[in-house]
Order: sequence, then structure tokens, then C-alpha cells
Amino acid sequence: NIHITSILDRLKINDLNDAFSIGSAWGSSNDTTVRKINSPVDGRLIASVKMATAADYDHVVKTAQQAFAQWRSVPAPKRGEIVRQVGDALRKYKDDLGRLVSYEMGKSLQEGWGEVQEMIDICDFAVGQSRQLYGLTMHSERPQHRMYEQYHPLGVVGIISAFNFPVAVWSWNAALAWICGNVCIWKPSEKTPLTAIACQHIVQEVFKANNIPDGVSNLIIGDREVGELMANDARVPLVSATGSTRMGKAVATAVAGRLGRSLLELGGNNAIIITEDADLDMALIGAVFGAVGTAGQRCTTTRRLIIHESVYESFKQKLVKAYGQIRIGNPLDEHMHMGPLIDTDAVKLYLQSIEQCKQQGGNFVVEGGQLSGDGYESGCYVKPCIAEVENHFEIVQHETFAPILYLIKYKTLDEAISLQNGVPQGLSSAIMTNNLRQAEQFLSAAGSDCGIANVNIGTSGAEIGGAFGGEKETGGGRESGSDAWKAYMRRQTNTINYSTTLPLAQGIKFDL
Ligand code: UN1
Repeated sequence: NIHITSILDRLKINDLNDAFSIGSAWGSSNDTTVRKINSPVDGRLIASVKMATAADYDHVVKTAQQAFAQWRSVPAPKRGEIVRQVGDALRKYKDDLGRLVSYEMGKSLQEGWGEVQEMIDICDFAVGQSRQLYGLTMHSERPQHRMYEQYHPLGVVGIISAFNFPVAVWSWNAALAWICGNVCIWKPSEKTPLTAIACQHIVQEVFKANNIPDGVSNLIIGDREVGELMANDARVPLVSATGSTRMGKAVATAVAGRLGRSLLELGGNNAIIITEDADLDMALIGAVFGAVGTAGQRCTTTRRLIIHESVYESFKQKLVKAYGQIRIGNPLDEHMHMGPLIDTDAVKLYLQSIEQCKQQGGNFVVEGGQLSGDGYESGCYVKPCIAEVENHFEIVQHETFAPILYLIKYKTLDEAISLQNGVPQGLSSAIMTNNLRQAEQFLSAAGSDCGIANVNIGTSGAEIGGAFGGEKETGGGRESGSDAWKAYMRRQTNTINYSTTLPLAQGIKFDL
């Protein structure tokens, strides 16, 4: 099965006495509490970690601030060169890190490796970006004046990441934040600290070889309280947070209260519209991978299928048949399609949501339920299920982080688009169609209101090159590709007078 001890050894997670790391130095106060990390795969205890205190947090922020004073003056392409080496180190550790992601979090090994691949890809992207931190130049209204803008780093960037992408989403933030000249403090999900500790070691190997000072990459193992400290801390100009809408609202409110910046990547309630002109075989793969991949625990997971009435019954039959073939089990076994949920609390929420759905009028065409018996001892394995619902059901309006897929029937494309948009979240969306008019209507200003809108692709599995994020309760932030780097910098407009007089803007006269 999995030789977890040797993987932990190779990833240098063999001495877990520390709740934080500022780089080469690791530490913790005496009054830390301990959290046990059990794998959802087999329920076994992988390790116990210490949780940082407020004093630990303060020490980390102070070190980070000192490091920023040096790091901001390193030329951006040189910072890019360091990130290039981080990408290479990740290539070296891809196999082990992917396995640990799979074992600690429960996603399939293919997806565990895929996640590390996203990290490598964002490092490559960030290297190129490090030579492209462009500002514009303008023509001044005054003679012998020059105007331009430049982008400067912000300082300490706080990164709060979620269990479902325990390492990739951190790397989207960190790789860009670093090339922009910032230093990072990472608070990983308390459910998945081990993969974060592994990443900090991998980064540290590179940083040490390049004499990068402590404090550029910081890790702090903690729970909600550490997140609150960060959100309320004026020394942290940007807090980038991924997780539930509830968490995001709390972070946003605290950060806004001190007029800081937040970058939020919160819940989704993603739908695929399957039109009468869709290639139903393609739609099936997109829908099933989108709904059961990562056991329904991606923020881009397909939660709703909005299906044209003329293909509704036949597509439903295809889905039911496909769900019958899904193999659920140990995600490290490459034969399996779907692994466990993150923990038994998640299973409880899943079961409650199924009950609520039934109470609200949902009709299950594929029944859900918790799995037990051989291979399911952890208690975290569930069956992916499908319910016919109406979009306005309270449960359908809500993001349940589990493999529950809702089917909704439509007659006209206008109606389908309004159903697709008729939820509080706005992350990802898709249309399956071979009809150009339908596709363009879906992509138009009157179409999908989401941050991501795809044609003939499902809702999950975005590439790192595009800006990733969504509207409404998804939080509005954009991470990863395109010009997402701008969120990690402050813009400065510079006007330079090289004349021998001092003319004022707007032609204002002011003589002494
Ligand atoms: C997330 O679930 O928080 O598009 C991120 C995707 C992945 C990232 C998901 N590239 O599904």
C-alpha cells in the first residue's frame, strides 16, 4: 500500500516539535496544543502537530517584516530565478508530495500529482512574470515632464489555504507574491498541515542554497485564531484566503475594518448547462469528473446540471449508468475513481444535506450513503449521488462540499442561464453545445455571471494560465494567471519634471 514512513522521511517530516517555521529556523512556544492528523484514507494516525500561539505568530510576523526589507530590493528577475529553482525542487519531489497529498487529504493519486503539477506550472509562470511587472507610461500635460507608473511589493502577504487543495493554492499565491517582492506567511488548513510542512522544507532547501534570509517563506500551523490574528493585523497588508463563504466574510470584514486588502476565493455552486445540441458523451465525462472528482470537494466541483428537456431523460440514464461504474476506495490505488471525504464531520454534513434535500422535495435517482466494511474503516467514504431538484430549494442554493449532484430541467436557453446564475455564488460555469449561437449567448454580458465560463469543458480543472476566481459570494478575488500578480503589488504614479520651472497641473497660477 503506502510506505508513509519513508515518504515522510524523504519529505523531512520526521521531527514534529514545531508549530511554525520562518525558514531555516523552526520553533514553538511551550504552551502549544497538539492536533492529531489521521488519514481519511485508512483512519490511521499519520502524525501529531503543534498549534502555534499568538506569541509564535507575532515572532513570525516580525521576522517576515525584517526579511521584507531585504527581499524587496532583490531584482525581480533574480527573485524569479529562485522561484524557478523551487519549481525544479517540486519536480524532484513530485511523486512523494503527490502521494502525501493523496494520503493526507484523500484525493486520488492522479489528482494529488495533478496538484503538484499545478505548483510546478505556477512556478514556471511566475519566472516569466518576474520580467513582466509592467506599468504604463503616460504623456504629461506639462512641458518637459514625464509620467509613468511602477509596481512595488506590498510587504507581508498572509495566505490562508483550504484542505481541498492543500498545496496548489498556496503556491499560486506564494510564487507570484515572491516574484513581486513580498514575503509570505502561510497558514494551511489545520486538517492538512503535513503537506504544508513538506512544502516549507522543499522551499527551504532552495532558499538555503541561495542564502535567502529567514522570513521570506513562513509557515504557521494553527487554527481559526491564527487566521483572525492575521486578518486583524495591520502589519499584513494583504490577506489571501481560500475557503468557505462564512470564513471569507469574517476575513473580509476584519481586513476591511483596517482598510487592508483581501483576496478571496470562496464557495462555488457550479453548473453545466447541457443543451439539446450537446455532444452527450463529452458532456458525460465533464459532468461525472466534475461531480465526483476530489469526492466533490473542489470549489469548482459540478454541483448542478441544467439539462434541456429534450435530452433530460436520456442524459439522466447515461449518468445513472456511469455512476454505477464508479469505483470508490483507497485513492492511492490508481484503479479507484473516488476517495474519501476529508473527515467524519464532512460525512455528517453530506448525510444531513441528503436528508434536507429529500425534505425539500428532492428525488434521488442515485442514492447516497456512507460506506462501511472492508477498505472503508476510516468512516470517511460515501457514495456519490444524484437528485432531481428545483433550483430554488434552499439546499441547492447552498454549497455542500460533497459529491451530491443536482439535476434541473429547462426549456429555453434564457431560462437555463437564469437558473445557472440564480444562486448566491459565482465561481465556475459551463455550457455543452455544438451550437455557436448558444455558446456565444452563454459567454455574453447577458450570459453566465461567473468568474469562469467554459464551452464544451466541465466546471473544474482550470489551467493556471487564466485568472482564477469568481463573483458574488465567491469573493471577487483572482489568483494564478493573467494579471492576477497585480493584487500582490501597490501601484505608484510618478511624475518627473526635467524643466527649469514648476508649472502646476490644470494650469493653476500660483506666483510668489
Ligand atoms: C479549489 O478547489 O480551491 O480548477 C481550486 C480546478 C483546480 C483548482 C481548484 N485547478 O478545479
